[in-house]
Amino acid sequence: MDSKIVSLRERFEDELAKIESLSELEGIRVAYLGKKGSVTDLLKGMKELSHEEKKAFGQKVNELKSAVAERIAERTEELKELEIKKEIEAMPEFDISMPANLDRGSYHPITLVQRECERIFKSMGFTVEDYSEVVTDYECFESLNIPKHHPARDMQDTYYLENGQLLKSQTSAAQNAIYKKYKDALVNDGVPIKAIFPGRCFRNEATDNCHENTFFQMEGVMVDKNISISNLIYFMKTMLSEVFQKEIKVRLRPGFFPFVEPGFELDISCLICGGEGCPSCKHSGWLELCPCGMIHPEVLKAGGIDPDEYTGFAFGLGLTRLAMMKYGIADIRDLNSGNLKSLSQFTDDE
Ligand code: FA5
Repeated sequence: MDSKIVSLRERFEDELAKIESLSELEGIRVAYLGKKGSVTDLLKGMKELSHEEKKAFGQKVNELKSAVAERIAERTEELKELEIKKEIEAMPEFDISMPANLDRGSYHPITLVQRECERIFKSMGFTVEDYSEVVTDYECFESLNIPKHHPARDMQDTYYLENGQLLKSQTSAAQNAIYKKYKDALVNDGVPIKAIFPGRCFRNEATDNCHENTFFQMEGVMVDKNISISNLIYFMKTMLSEVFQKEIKVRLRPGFFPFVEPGFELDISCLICGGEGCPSCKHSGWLELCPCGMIHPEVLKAGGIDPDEYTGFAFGLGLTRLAMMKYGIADIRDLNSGNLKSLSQFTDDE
């Protein structure tokens, strides 16, 4: 009986050596290990054996079974690798001397404007912070001096998750975390907080030429001793003249936001109609671009900063509207349209 095991093993190895594909391998697996396979057949001849012989022979058949299964698994891996190699060899070679595809993609206008603003503020010593899109009620409202049921919330209805979190309606939602992150360096080492944080915002509102339900803002804050409105105006002016590279008409008027005192609306003369009035500026000739103000003492306190010692300014630049003005895009909805033809016309040279 033992010789049967030895010769079966030899036959198996001979056949295995000739196998060249996974489907052939499956055939050999069934032929040896299947219900009617050769290894299983060996057990049928055990009837004539004594109890002791059956035990010893059964053990040897089981060892053969494991060895055959192991060899099939090894060969499967080898053949898989071989097939991948064949596929790679069959691929066409790349010609690196070919000219670039002229239909290549381009950066989105908002990305371009965001990067430009980041470059400008970095050169003035600001850090660029990243912040999540899903935030808590505390981050988006309460830490900003907007308690529950405050009427200021009506202006910023947004999308809520079942766990009470929400999609941030303003980049101001990151202010509290930024103050907490840098307050020790401010107090212990006298390092001013100078940070910008661009991000996507969401609001549940009707859309028109200058309103989207998903748009980008870029928040900026600066906190130190003796920061005043003059600092705020200086940074706003520098940023706008750098972005547009030309004289831009702006106006500053009082604006109410519970997290600044005093607060301002910074409007830009509409560059679509030259200030005459059009749908992009709701026929007013002006576009609200960058509300700003001096950070409210309660907001500093919530961030762990003593408002009797430190003051600061904050602004919330409408990045999407800035892209509209910079690239002469009359309808804000084009920017979220995903229409490559309309988007690439603003960025061909990038
Ligand atoms: C705010 O969101 C305040 N967080 C801004 C701020 C920051 C004030 C720091 C003071 C200090 P407001 O809701 O006005 O404010 O939005 C700011 C800017 O975002 C607007 O001027 C506008 O440019 C842009 N914006 C607001 N809503 C939309 C919208 N639906 N679609 C496109 N842009 C919008």
